[in-house]
Parts: sequence; structure tokens; C-alpha cells
Amino acid sequence: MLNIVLFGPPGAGKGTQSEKLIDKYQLVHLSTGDILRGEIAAGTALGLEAKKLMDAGSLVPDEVVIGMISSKLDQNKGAKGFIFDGFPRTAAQAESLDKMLKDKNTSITKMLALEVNNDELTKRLLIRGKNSGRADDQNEEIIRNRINEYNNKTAPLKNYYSAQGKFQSIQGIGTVDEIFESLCKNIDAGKQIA
Ligand code: B4P
Repeated sequence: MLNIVLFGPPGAGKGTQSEKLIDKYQLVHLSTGDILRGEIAAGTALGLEAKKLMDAGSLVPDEVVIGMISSKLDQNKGAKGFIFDGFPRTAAQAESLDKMLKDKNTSITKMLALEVNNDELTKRLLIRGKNSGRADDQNEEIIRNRINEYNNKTAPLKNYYSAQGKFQSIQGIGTVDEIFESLCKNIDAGKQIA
């Protein structure tokens, strides 16, 4: 199986690149952000709880997102592989993901980290906020909180995957197609070795 963690700060292009990667490699796209927004749209109790945290730019509790990913893995037993987009975001999530995949006799192939500076991230998210209506893209203070959450809780996962020899940094500034090409080169190089 090809299991890719697409990593990066908010606005780095994870969602944008995931859409292209699932098409090319026929993978199942698991975005915890999208699943949570689906819960909000459906008006579930989980969605109502998550909305308060998401609107403030804070992370949703680990047990909530781990449970969501676990059931999605069970629902996609025949998949050729997965793109994990926005998950894991904490050490506890990364450890749980490793355990869940091990139980299914598979593992993460690679963690590809899109690198984008804070000024560019803020610019992209404010532009998206104008059209998307997403509360967490509307003002700089919330965006700053999301970037801080990323730096404090999520960025350390680079070390977690480096220790497993799976971390790869990717330049996240450029055109969508240029970045896609870098990601594909990296995935394809890994496939030749495996
Ligand atoms: P996400 O939905 O993951 O939100 P995101 O980080 O903003 O998405 P992404 O990074 O994919 O955006 P993209 O670059 O594609 O999470 C939202 C919230 O959900 C979190 O804050 C948290 O509260 C909660 N949550 C989700 N997962 C969680 C977890 N595991 N644990 C706890 N809480 C969790 O797009 C950004 C913009 O940039 C777009 O407008 C795009 O068009 C543009 N763009 C993309 N590539 C570009 C390029 N090359 N050049 C210029 N612009 C580009």
C-alpha cells in the first residue's frame, strides 16, 4: 500500500495537492478538516463541539479525530492506499495512526512536508476567507493562533517521522503544478526503492 502523510502548516496547500494526488495514485483521501466540516454541516453533536474550537483556530481533541480516522480506515478496507491530509497533528495522533496501520499489516510510506513561510500562509488564508466563508480564515488573530498551534503541537512530528527515516521536506511556494511535480517525483523515487 502507498500511505502518504501530507504535512504542513494551515494554508500550505495540503488540501489542494491532495486532490491531485488521489487522482494520480488512486488513493483514498482522508482529511480530518473536511470530515469535521462535514459533521458541522450535518449539525451533529460532535460537529457543534468541534465548531467552537475550529472557529477559534484551536485543535479538536485527539480522541475525536483518532476515532474518526479509525472508522474511515475500517470503511475503506480494499483501498490501494491513503493520503492523510491534516492528520496526524499531535504526537498522540501519530502514535495512534502507527498502531492502527500496524493492526492492518501496513504502515506510513512517507511524510511529505510542504514548507511555506508565515507571511505567505496568512496571505493565502485571508484570500480564501473572502470566498469560502470559513470562520477560521477570516482574521489574522485566528490565523496566527492556527500557526502557533501548528508550531507548538504539530511541527515536532517532523522529528517523529525523521526518526523513522520517512520525513521529506518539499518547497511549498511556487505554482500548484510545480509543487505537485515535486511531490510526485518524491513518491515515485520511493516506489522504485521499495
Ligand atoms: P484543515 O481543514 O486541515 O485546514 P487547513 O490547514 O487550513 O487546510 P489546508 O492546509 O489543506 O489548506 P490549503 O493549503 O489547501 O483544518 C482546519 C481545522 O480543523 C484546524 O484548525 C483544527 O481546528 C481542525 N482539525 C483538522 N484536523 C485536525 C486534527 N488532526 N487534530 C485536531 N484538529 C484538527 O489551502 C489554502 C489556500 O491556499 C487555498 O485557498 C488554496 O487555493 C491556496 N493555495 C494552495 N496552494 C497554493 C499555491 N501553490 N500558491 C498559492 N496559493 C495556494
